[in-house]
Amino acid sequence: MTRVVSGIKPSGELNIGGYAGALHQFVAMQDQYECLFFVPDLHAITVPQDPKELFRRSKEMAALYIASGVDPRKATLFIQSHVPAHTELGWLMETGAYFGELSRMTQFKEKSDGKEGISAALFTYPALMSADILLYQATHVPVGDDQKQHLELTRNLAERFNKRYGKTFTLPDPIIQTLGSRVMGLDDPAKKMSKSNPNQSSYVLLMDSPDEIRRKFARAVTDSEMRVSYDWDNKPAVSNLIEIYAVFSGETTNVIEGRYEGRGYGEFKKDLAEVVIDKLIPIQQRYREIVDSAELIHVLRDGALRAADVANETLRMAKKAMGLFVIE
Ligand code: AQP
Repeated sequence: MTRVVSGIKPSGELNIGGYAGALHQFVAMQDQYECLFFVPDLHAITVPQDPKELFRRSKEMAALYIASGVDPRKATLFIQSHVPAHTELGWLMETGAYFGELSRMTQFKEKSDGKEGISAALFTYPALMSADILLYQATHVPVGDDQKQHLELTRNLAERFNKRYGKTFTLPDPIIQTLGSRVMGLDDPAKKMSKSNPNQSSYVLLMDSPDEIRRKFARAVTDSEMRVSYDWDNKPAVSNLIEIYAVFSGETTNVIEGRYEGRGYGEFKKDLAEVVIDKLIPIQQRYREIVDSAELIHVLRDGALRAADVANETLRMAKKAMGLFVIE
């Protein structure tokens, strides 16, 4: 059996990078595998969050999952903090994680670089992430480029735990997708499109209006040539746009290159905006229907109960294996 676990942090508004690298994949995977998708609100608070915003965004992120096609009848959908086993196993996993290996995490280095008041939680975040995965005995985890290192650490922590205390956790394998695994900023193809980037022109949000989407793509950086060709080494900005086009249209990068041969960037960017708008409009409509509905609350309650059933059993096994005083 293939069981998949994944989530997108409610640390900002969802953009097309998170859609391409995660949400879009969730929808495809729910028909093939047993899936658990969650909103990792506990990960969002590893950096300061405005409480009102966090509350709003967690709910909105869950609504966007559903609006994008995650079907609660096929996949289990829940908010991380609704299943307390995550924090509990997170602590247990921290006890087996070494300071040295956590210090080597690229994401920690990037997110802490030059900052003051870095939380201990930002440092130990990968241990909580390992708990998110191991609690459900996930066999596979879809990972964007930047999460590969964390998944490798999860495997190491699980292996170490199993060796020390007896076989308790399944070691998860990555599902590495090719297209859309690293969508770059529209302003700078050297930087990942990121929710917390203060420059609003660097991303297209799932909830942006058609005019905003047209404006942002029109402004997206390209290069001094006029050739629409897919070549990451020499033409990263254009390749990034081609890849977005491919994810949103379902076409291959070859087909797209062929269509725009000799036609220049202006037309390509205009069409790209329309392809993205066509995909996002129905998502936005469905989102508005459910974001404040009782249906959403019902789905999340039910999802948390279903997830907790599996999670609590694993947690109990882990505690017992470690010699904690578990009363049967
Ligand atoms: N630009 C991206 N391209 C492809 N995949 C992406 N993902 C995020 N951005 C891109 C993938 O989405 C999943 C969930 O990511 P996350 O939001 O939990 O964490 P993140 O990668 O840290 O996202 P951001 O946007 O950069 O958020 P902040 O700025 O708050 O840290 C992951 O699988 C990720 O790869």
